Amino acid sequence: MKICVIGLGYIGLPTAAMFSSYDCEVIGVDVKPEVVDVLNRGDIHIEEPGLSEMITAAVANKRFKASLSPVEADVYIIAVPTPNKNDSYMSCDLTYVLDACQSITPFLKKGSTVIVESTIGPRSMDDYIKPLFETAGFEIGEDIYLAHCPERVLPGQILKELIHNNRIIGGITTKCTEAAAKVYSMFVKGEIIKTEAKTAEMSKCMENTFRDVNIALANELAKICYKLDINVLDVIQMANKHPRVNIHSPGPGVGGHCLAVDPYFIYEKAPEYANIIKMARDTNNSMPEFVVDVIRSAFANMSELTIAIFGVTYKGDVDDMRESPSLEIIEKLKEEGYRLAIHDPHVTHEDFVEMDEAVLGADLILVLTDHSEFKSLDHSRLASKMRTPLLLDTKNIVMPQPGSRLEIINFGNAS
Ligand code: SAJ
Repeated sequence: MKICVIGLGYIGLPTAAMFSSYDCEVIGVDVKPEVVDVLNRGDIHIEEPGLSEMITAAVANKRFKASLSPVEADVYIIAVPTPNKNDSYMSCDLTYVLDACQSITPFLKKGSTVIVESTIGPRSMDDYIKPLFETAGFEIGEDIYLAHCPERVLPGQILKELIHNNRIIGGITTKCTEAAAKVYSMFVKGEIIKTEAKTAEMSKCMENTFRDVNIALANELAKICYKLDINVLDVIQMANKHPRVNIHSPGPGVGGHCLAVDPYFIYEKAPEYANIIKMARDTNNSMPEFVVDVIRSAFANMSELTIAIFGVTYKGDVDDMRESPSLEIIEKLKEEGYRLAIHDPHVTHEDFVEMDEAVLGADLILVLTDHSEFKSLDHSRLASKMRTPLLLDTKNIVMPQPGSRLEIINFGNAS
């Protein structure tokens, strides 16, 4: 089977690699020439466990090739970004998806299958994507098969989850659903759930919204407990001993290109009903300010403060900084006039420094990301380099080390 994957980012590239390893001939398309060059050399431009080896092998055995433009294929998979628009609803910007659809229309033939994996707002397939192909002269379900099969994989575990997660297949017609299901049945070991496009769209958006709302509840609780001088982490641990309670983890905010983006896709379609969804977004968006408040009150008597930022990516053990709350916290701390030294072992950036340089003379280590490296720090060594040996752990991953001078505070004991 010949497969053309449009968009070689965090989802498109692992998907392309997976199909290559199942003996398909895969052409990956990306608009960035530098990405195409790196991939055709057998290297990768993103961090994801196991992916580099797969691409190296696929390029070597000629199962994968990257290109700047689409080619004729049996199946097209669209995995391009769907950002928020800059409007008052932060609605779903389909520009890249529609451009990708347009770019493949000259290559479509009778029996081609087109699958949109990008997360899109409910009814996008029916209202925008299906009409685009109809206008180009195709009868959907007869000439070509069109389906929305949302990706649901967790960065850091993508290759495992691609195989083992259940997969929702939402076709425009039953024949479309069947055609798309056949494509994924090649490697998916989870259940293949067949439905219509609009149900698939809403399910995907709601999965991420569910998580966002639950995290917002944990973040709200963290603020309330901070005000009342109650240890929120103890409260969560205790409440979660109830068999039907699972309070999520509070943190510096919700980042990434999924949870911080997709809930708005539901909100824009029915703002008069989506109250909890919007409030959850607002609560999670307020966490960077809360982190700065905690620092302000911890150092109320000190004006000249040097802070070592540990972690800029939106979550641990990835190199992705999209929508990361760390970026907003850094901006706010700069506005406060604090001196910052930024360290992230997963990101190469001209303004970032190594760990030892970051902590030299610092008054605070601010942990914003749950990278593995931060779970096994040498506290005594860090403390010996700092002016004030204090660490604020917003992810609750740093355990105190007996005998070390480094004092650890977190959302549980900061007030
Ligand atoms: N976070 C918290 N507290 C928690 C859990 C997470 O603050 O208890 C934060 C993280 O630090 C991060 C953000 O939430 O900033 C999102 O991280 P995540 O690990 O929850 O999710 P993503 O964005 O990496 O991946 C999500 C997944 N969706 C769900 O778990 C419902 C994944 O399965 C989706 O495929 C992905 O979104 C996507 O692409 O839509």
